[in-house]
Amino acid sequence: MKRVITYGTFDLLHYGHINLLKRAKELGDYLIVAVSTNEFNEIKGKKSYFTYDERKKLVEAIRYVDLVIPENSWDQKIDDIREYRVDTFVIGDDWKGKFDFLNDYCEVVYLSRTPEISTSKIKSELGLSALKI
Ligand code: C2G
Repeated sequence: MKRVITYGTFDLLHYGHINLLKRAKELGDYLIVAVSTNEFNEIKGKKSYFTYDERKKLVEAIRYVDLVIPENSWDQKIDDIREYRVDTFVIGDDWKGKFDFLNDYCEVVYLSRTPEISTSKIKSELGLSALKI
């Protein structure tokens, strides 16, 4: 069984996220998604509209996803790869090069982002940014 892991906030879940998760699952048989906690989002400088529990439920409902775990820090990836016996780490190419150090522990794959959609674009077009949501 080939095990794949990816990480992210996945706020205001949209088809760009789904495109990523679909292709991530195609790289193996079992997909683990580490969803950033509210506290880690603060560290990332992101304020998510949905709480961790809400985002976890949404991601768990996606047919490509087999397990959701919390992402609490930048430093947990190596432990996760070991603990979950991960074969492949995958993430969008907006992170290209940033996680090459994981090559010592598993395959590292950067997938192209879906260009025209983003959570911040949704927020600004709905005028949510002005409401500081
Ligand atoms: N993504 C994508 N296309 C988009 C938007 C997002 O492919 N239009 C991908 C991102 O590249 C990422 C995943 O969807 O792989 C989740 O995106 P975010 O929720 O923005 O996650 P991010 O803030 O990049 O968190 O430790 C890693 C971080 O937690 C990644």
